[in-house]
Amino acid sequence: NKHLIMGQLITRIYNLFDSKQSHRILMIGLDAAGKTTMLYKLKVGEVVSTTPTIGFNVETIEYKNISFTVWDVGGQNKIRVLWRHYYQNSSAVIFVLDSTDIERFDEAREEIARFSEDESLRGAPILIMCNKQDMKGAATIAEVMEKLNLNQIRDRKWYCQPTVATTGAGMYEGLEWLSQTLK
Ligand code: G3D
Ligand code: MG
Repeated sequence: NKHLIMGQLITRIYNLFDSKQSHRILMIGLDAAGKTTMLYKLKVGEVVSTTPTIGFNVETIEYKNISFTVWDVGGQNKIRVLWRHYYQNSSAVIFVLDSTDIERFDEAREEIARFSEDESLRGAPILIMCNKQDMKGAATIAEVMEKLNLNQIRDRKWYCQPTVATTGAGMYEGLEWLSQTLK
């Protein structure tokens, strides 16, 4: 049964992370990429949604020693300075990509580059979830790697994982890579 399988998946994901260490994991991506859907798949505690005064929505879940902090990036230049408050001390970045939204791959690439330049995320590994792989027209991993210039990333570890957030497919494998990389 699907719920049982999902429950086991969630437990396995959290067990991947060494319980002695705490991790703040940043999950970002353009709007509609599938971040909130993924967050709900990871839900064990409450998903807490807050809107800072200037107006962008931040979702977080905390479970045991791990927290996931999620928001939409792209567009709205004036609030970028506020993002920093949320991403300081993050151990890793999960970038969720809508693999069918090829028109915005350039924007996604620019966002990854911008986060990579930030001092406070120096060396933080990036897991790219190439989401919506169930949809017709989804770019393959090879196409994403090429269009997002991922081979240019040399100052940190990165990994591309095909996913379907609505079923959770691929999420475990991606997070397994991340936990191994953080060890
Ligand atoms: P966001 O939080 O990154 O903005 P959401 O994105 O998680 O809100 O997802 C945006 C829409 O894409 C949602 O549809 C969601 O169900 C859908 N979606 C997310 N991941 C996948 C996927 O892997 N495959 C498919 N087919 N759809 C996905 P709605 O209709 O609710 O807006
Ligand atoms: Mg969302």
